[in-house]
Amino acid sequence: MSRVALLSLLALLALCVPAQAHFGMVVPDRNIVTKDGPKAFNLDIRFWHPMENQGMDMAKPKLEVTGKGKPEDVSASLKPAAIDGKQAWMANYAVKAPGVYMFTVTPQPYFEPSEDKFILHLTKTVVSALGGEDGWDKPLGQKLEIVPMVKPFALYAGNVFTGKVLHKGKPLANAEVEVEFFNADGARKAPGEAYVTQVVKTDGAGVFSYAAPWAGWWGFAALTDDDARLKKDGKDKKVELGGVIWVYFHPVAGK
Ligand SMILES: [Cu+2]
Repeated sequence: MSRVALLSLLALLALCVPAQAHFGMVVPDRNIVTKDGPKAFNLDIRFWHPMENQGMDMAKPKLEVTGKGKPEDVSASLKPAAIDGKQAWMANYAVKAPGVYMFTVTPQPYFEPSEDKFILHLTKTVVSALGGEDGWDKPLGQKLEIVPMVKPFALYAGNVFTGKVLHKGKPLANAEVEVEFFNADGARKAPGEAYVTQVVKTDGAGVFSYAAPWAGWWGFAALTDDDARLKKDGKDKKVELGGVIWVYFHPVAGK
């Protein structure tokens, strides 16, 4: 093989393989803050292939938290982190009052050359603090959003997670929802490529369900084509809009 051919082959391999699913990620140290435990925790923020545990560089996103009332912009708390040579982000947050805290990450649009489109994943997670349990079922008003229909901080491994996908506030029927495990230590191996990203679809009311086979953090990414276009080198490009939620499934203790 000529050197030029080899170099172009290597360049091709370096692109994201289209079969890999991209996920916006926001994963806290813990999804429940207790009276006796630490009140501060870290949020791990990435643009990633969670099951394969590798990913893309992420430009600085916007990080907001909604406790009681309006969302508060806490982007100033973002610190850059290098994970596997990729640009990621970390934030520390300390709760001061009981409540349900929803963290949302709004990234800058990411251009994916192998798919010739932008990807924009509006990503969130839910933390229950100091006994606060009200409001986890409220939409935040993201353009594309998964609203939990089960209490998202009280799930065991094996339980079913049910969510409703809202696009501009209306149920999104027949949409694909990609599901991946955050394989942070690489201990889980997919038995085949098809298993890396599982897919469920929403019904006519925008509702989907998924039973997690083992404990840990699982990401659900509802996908649709955005009506907006973004420019790349002067040309209009499509935008894949994702509404992503990260949910923890607790290990089941033996008896
Ligand atoms: Cu990628």
